[in-house]
Amino acid sequence: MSTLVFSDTHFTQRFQPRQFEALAKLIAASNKVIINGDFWEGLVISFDEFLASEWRKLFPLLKQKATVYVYGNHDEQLFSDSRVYRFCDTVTNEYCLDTPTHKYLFRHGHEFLFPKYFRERHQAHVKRARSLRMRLSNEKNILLQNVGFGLFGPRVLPAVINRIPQDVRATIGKPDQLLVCGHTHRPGYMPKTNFVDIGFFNYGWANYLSINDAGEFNLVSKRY
Ligand SMILES: [Mn+2]
Repeated sequence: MSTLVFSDTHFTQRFQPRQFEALAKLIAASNKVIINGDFWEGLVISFDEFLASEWRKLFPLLKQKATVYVYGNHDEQLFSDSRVYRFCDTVTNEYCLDTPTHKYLFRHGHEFLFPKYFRERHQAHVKRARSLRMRLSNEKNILLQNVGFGLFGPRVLPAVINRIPQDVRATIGKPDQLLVCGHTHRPGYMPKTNFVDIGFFNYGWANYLSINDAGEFNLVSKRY
């Protein structure tokens, strides 16, 4: 049995049956689930809309696995309320998991990944959440990512976006913790900074982390 960690599903009202099936199958086969942020697309739909969407069919499955939900930036805390417990048992901005082989620290990563300029630009986006402009911009993003990842796979983005400067990394968690994030949509394991980026579970690609009983991880990247 294993722990499944995924992020960046960015669910909207547009239900994707293949994405649903792939995820449901993995959740059913795991005994614990950690959602590492950007679970639903709060810049485009409201939490009420998300709860009423077809994605709610995942909720009973997630509840069976006592799911841990780590907030992201597209589904930040202020966008939702205590109804998050319909799909998770624990909700947090960061989650620690100590195993015999690794001490894990799960964070979505938006506070420190990408250069500061992009992070500040994103804050301006959040203020326009669910505006028509935001919805159109998201439609464009979905289209671009569908084409880009569909043709070239999740490693089309340059590895440089997973780079965390050592001085910044030193401020995140404890030195012996393996940091696990999502956010950049670029999966990869960076041993030098003790950092794993899971990537996204979307656009036809199942990128996720599977952690076994010994605490060893496997970073999986395959089409669904
Ligand atoms: Mn994000």
